[in-house]
Amino acid sequence: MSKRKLTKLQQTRIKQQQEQATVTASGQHAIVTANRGKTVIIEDQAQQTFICNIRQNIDTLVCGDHVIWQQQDETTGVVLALEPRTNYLARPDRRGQAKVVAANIDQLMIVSAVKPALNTRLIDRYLVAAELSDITPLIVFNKIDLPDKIKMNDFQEQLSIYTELGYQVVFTSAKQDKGISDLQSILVDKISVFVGHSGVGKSSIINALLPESPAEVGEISDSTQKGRHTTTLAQLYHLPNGGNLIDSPGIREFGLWQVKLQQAAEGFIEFRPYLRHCRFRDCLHEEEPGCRILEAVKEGKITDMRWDSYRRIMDSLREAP
Ligand SMILES: Nc1nc2c(ncn2[C@@H]2O[C@H](COP(=O)(O)OP(=O)(O)O)[C@@H](O)[C@H]2O)c(=O)[nH]1
Ligand SMILES: [Mg+2]
Ligand SMILES: [Zn+2]
Repeated sequence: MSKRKLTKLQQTRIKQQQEQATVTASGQHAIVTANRGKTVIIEDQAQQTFICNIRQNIDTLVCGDHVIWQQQDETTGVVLALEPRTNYLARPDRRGQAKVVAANIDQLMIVSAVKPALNTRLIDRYLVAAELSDITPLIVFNKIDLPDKIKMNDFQEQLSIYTELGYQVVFTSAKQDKGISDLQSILVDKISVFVGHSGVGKSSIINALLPESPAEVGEISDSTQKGRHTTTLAQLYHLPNGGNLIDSPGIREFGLWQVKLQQAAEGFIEFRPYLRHCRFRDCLHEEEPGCRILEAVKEGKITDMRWDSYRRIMDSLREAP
């Protein structure tokens, strides 16, 4: 096709694509380890860090973002392009708009504990959030130094529902340094994020994993300080035995958000084989006739506990503005 036949818009697009290709070819790959507002800290493949300005055409950059950049001097550079994100975590900002806080995450470490009481509904909410975001979830059960043997058996039984679903459950005591080495090997070669209710021991676990100890133990409930935490900056940390953590108080309280009613069931992995076999195409699997999920619950193929969680999540999604 001759150039004359292209519209102005097409020509502009081609020019942009060519420019992008040049940028990608000439630049180097790096990962964003912190966002400092107008600048970002990036780390190149030799694990050297640089402070970078950001080309104007690039949207917000977050921890975990893969970028193309060019070095300027020994400590600075410029980010030229953002590579596509495989996934991301977002939180609502003050106006309720989605604010991406971290990207390209491999594992969501869902922390629960003996105290505050084991909350399987909250675990289910995090599992749904992880599944819908394409992030592998794991469950960490902390403070195993507290219960006696009988109580511990009871916890193990309650949590076996997750192992049966195929989720890994790690038992830890940050206090007695139990299970921390198990965590270390799980975290190797991955980018992970720790989430969970305030007080379960996230900061304590992170401190046990990281020698430079970034997290304050026993800090005031993250959830009561939401406004302040939206401004808390995330950081990517290297673990001494390999692997990376992205952490900030705001991220630790990441929750189920912006999920459509029709999507929620997809977040329950054991529902998946039955989805799309219901009588009604827009079935929400709550009380509709001919619902395959409800049948599976009756047949005992889906547990009452998980289905109950599903119903509660649906209720909460309806209440959300
Ligand atoms: N007994 C016991 N207490 C713990 C353990 N991990 C954390 N804690 C305590 O639980 C409280 C909350 O811990 P923190 O790490 O701040 O929890 P976060 O809010 O999830 O970050 C603190 O008083 C910790 O000392 C543990 O494994 N066993
Ligand atoms: Mg904390
Ligand atoms: Zn259904």
